[in-house]
Amino acid sequence: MSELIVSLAAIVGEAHVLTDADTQAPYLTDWLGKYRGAAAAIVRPGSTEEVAAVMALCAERKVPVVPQGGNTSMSGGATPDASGQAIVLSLTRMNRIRAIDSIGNTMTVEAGVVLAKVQEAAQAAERFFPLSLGAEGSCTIGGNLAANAGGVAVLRYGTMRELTLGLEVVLPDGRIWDGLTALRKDNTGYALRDLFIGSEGTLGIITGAVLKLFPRPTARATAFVAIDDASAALALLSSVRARCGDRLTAFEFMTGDCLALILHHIADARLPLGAMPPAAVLIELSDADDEPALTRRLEGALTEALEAGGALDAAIAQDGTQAKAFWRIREGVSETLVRAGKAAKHDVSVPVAAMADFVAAANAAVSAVLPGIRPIVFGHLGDGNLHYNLLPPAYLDEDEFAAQAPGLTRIVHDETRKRRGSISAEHGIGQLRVSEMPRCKAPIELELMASLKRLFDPDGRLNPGKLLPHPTET
Ligand code: FAD
Ligand code: 2HG
Ligand code: ZN
Repeated sequence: MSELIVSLAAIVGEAHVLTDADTQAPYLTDWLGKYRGAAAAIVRPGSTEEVAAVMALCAERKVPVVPQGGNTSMSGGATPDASGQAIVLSLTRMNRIRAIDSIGNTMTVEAGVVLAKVQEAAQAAERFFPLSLGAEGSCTIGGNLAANAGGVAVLRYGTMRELTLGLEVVLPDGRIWDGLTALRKDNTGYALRDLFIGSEGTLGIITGAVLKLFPRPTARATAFVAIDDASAALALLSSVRARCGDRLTAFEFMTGDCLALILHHIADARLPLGAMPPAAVLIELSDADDEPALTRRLEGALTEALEAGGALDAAIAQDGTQAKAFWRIREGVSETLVRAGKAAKHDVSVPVAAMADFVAAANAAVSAVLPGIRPIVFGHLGDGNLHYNLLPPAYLDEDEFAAQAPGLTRIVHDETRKRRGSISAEHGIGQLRVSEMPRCKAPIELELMASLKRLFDPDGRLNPGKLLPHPTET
């Protein structure tokens, strides 16, 4: 056993330093199966003090550290490189809910608490925590914060940044910043909290957070609506919003090709419409109103759209079971894409009004380069965020397509940039998009980010190779 391993075991206990290949394996590859790394050890601290001691030790020995939560990153953000030099710092043992304040409407949690547990604890306290995404059964609050996760309720409640009041962070040198305040107003200088949120584990280890809680919605109305295309989806978004205001909680778009693929790969997914549409949206309203009133409101909006020709067909869920079945279709997309083969994944945002134009232009541009390519487009249309996935044409195998992926990504990102969009709306840069940063971020932004990185992490040991390009590439 190396001296490093012995010292780590002295801090967290021998049982929580994993060194053999089998126990390490799940920590060394990502959810998509795209990356595989190596590590000196997987280290599983049980408290903030243990995290601080591990970080101080790693600073002294110049050991790189890759923070990891639920390991559901869509950008290879939590997978170490292949050198085996780094430790993976897994926060999943830090899974305590420290406090719920039902007057201030906050919940204080450790970073390793799984998102679904936070939702359940909020519900048990007759409150609501709105972050909701397909990986909620395994992703953690620390990962949600480090990635500034979005999901399906951003339209109404915002991203993780907007759902957070305070943070506790261990710095790369082992010092602890206790920023666990529950204040809604605090104008005492730079917003350190917001710097750590979305920093993808490159500036510090998030160990705790104070989250905002909301009144629990008592009514929901859910519809699955057939439409022509993204342009029709935008018109529908506008009319539903005009009628329903901020009761509109989710507005999720899927193309017909995306739907067909889901129905092919997900055995329990059923289309709630008479025929396969060219595209569809899943709409959810929520409110503290009574449910029949909310359903009537949604029916009114959809009747108007059907009469005006903006919607082709619509199904409104009659109960919670049906609503769940509608969501099963939407939530099956990522799983579907993994089964369908290795997609070239993009997570772009553009101004909402430019989305239809973006889809048309990107489809035309990638098809010109690779005829027969299959764009599988879906996402949080109400937020201007599309998951623009590309599957290979029938005549290319997986490796041939992988060789083409960087060129296709440049095309998709160029169409995004033309519309002043972003190359990552919610999944982060990780290692998947890091080579695109010098092309897609302004030099002044890269320079400021590199300065901040040097300030917090002068040795560049925290999650190396993620988010920021190597200094020589900028
Ligand atoms: P990990 O994957 O473990 O890590 C993510 C990043 O955070 C890495 O850079 C890691 O180093 C860093 N990190 C983790 N914990 C800490 C910590 N305590 N301190 C500092 N850094 C840390 N994302 C969305 O935004 N919206 C979606 O709708 C969505 N849907 C998804 C659906 C599926 C099926 C899957 C598999 C993923 C989805 N994701 C989505 C992506 C992913 O779930 C989120 O990014 C999630 O927030 C990651 O949480 P995690 O705990 O798994 O983090
Ligand atoms: C979603 O919105 C997730 O379902 C995953 O962000 C998207 O798999 C993807 O590309
Ligand atoms: Zn998403």
